[in-house]
Amino acid sequence: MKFTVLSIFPELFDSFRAHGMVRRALELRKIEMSTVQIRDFAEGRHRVTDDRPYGGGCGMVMKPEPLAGAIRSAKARFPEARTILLTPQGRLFKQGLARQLAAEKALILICGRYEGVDERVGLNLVDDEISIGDYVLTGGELGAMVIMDAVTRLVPGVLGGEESAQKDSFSDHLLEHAHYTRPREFEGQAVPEVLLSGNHAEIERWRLEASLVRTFLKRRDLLHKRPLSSEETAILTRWCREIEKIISLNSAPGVDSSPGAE
Ligand code: 4GX
Repeated sequence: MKFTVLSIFPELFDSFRAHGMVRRALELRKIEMSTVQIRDFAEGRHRVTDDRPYGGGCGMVMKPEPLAGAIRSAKARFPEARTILLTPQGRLFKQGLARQLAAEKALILICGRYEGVDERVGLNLVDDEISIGDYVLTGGELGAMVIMDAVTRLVPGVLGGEESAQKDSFSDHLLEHAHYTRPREFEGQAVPEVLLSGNHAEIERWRLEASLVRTFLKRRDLLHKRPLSSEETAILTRWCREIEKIISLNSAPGVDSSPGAE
């Protein structure tokens, strides 16, 4: 995967490149990451990249010529690249899109600043508009890092990329189970016994159950979108039976047991 980031603050990516799995992926040559200084494509002694908006109003707009110059230069270097503009108006970045992007040969990530970029840049030079979430950033750089980070860990060969990508796909729409490491007891809290048992089938069953229950408690919306395996159906049915048992045994006649009643 070849990433190219267009920004007026390329230095922001220096520490991103220098740490963790991204650094390892770079060292293993599973990814490449280059930056283009948009200012280098600006004219004049001051290399201005922004200007006042036609029609008036506060804030500035990114001038089209430097940005178009930077995009064309990146496209010339990576003709096969998908060109992405970071903007709150784009489609929401999710794991499924990360997986699609990981299948590309190259990505050009365009980071705007100010109130936005001149509308005429988008039409011919941008393939895709992506938002990393419904909030307003001061620039697209953090969005570009989010995308590169999520995509990098899916690239085959990066920390067993194929394997963990497959696992992610399997566990899509399911939260991770709890994790534990040494010591066996921490501040009076023990590690669940089953995890020390060495019984791998039982450990896998516990993990699936822990994931399902956690997803039900924290992100019920995810379960609504998700087909259930027969094993998962069995787990949820057992919980359901258990809850029904508690209700039927402990609900006194005349006591309001509807949801929300104290
Ligand atoms: N997910 N921003 C981009 C300037 C801008 C506006 C419009 C192009 C078109 C954001 C987000 C985000 C703030 C980055 C505005 N550039 N990017 N910037 N949310 O909020 O990606």
